[in-house]
Amino acid sequence: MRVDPSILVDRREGWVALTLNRPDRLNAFNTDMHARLAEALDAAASDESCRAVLLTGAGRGFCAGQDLSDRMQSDGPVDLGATLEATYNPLIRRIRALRKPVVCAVNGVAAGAGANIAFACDIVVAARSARFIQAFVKIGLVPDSGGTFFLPRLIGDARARTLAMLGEPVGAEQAAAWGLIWKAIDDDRLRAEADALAAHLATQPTEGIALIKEAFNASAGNTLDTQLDLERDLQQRAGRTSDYAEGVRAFMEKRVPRFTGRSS
Ligand code: LHQ
Repeated sequence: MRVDPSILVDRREGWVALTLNRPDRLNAFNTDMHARLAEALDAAASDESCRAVLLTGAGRGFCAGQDLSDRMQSDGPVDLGATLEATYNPLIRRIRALRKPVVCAVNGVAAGAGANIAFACDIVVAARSARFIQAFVKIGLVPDSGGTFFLPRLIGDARARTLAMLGEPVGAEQAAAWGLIWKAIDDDRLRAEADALAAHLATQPTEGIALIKEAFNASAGNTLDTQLDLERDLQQRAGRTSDYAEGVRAFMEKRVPRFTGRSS
């Protein structure tokens, strides 16, 4: 019997689309899917010709978090901390550390870790019919995969705490209005718009975007003074790239810049 891979990898011109592919389980994660996604993200990181990543889901859902049927097969009490340490935490760190923009196209329900994986991405767009659910409380768990980090920073403590404690769904439009995601898009336009976004990012100054990402990643834990120092250092590096020179030249010559994305 042929088994479909749990992650579909579609290489495009300058970017790659990664699709969570367990649609009968709303793309809930099992060990195999974690391993394949880690492999695909590492391949994107080391491939110089890949300048943006798109993450989405197959079928009607984006991701329902951990595959709970996997957990039921276990004999005794499971060590969920060990599961996080081995799989979800490295995934969130991989996405944040990737020196390329990660676009997330949330095509349907995003629940539990599935929602928080989306929030770890750089630009999140969602189908108007999509919902985000901090489902953890419904099974006695704590939001993980960065949920307690991203949520209060994106939407404030009051909304974050309430979502975590009630596990109520938030629709895509509400999520956009709250600043949880970039925008809600009509369902039938989602993939085309997300593809266009990734294709656009693939033509942009990739190293500059990596430095922007570094600055925002550090911002949450820094004082203004530390962040000003960091901006100085990152700008120094950005100013040494050929894309900066090209950007200024193109501006002066009133033409579209041709960025290489390289770090020198
Ligand atoms: C699923 C799942 C699922 C298996 C839908 N597993 N089959 C990290 C560390 C270690 C362990 C613990 O977890 C974590 C992080 C986490 O992510 S914890 C949170 C885990 N996720 C959830 O609690 C969400 C569970 N799912 C749901 O509440 C619903 O399915 C949602 C609200 C996502 C969607 O509801 P519906 O649209 O009504 O779809 P459905 O419930 O009918 O699901 C469709 C199928 O997918 C169904 O299978 P079936 O054979 O009946 O068609 C579900 O059993 C299956 N499925 N989520 N997480």
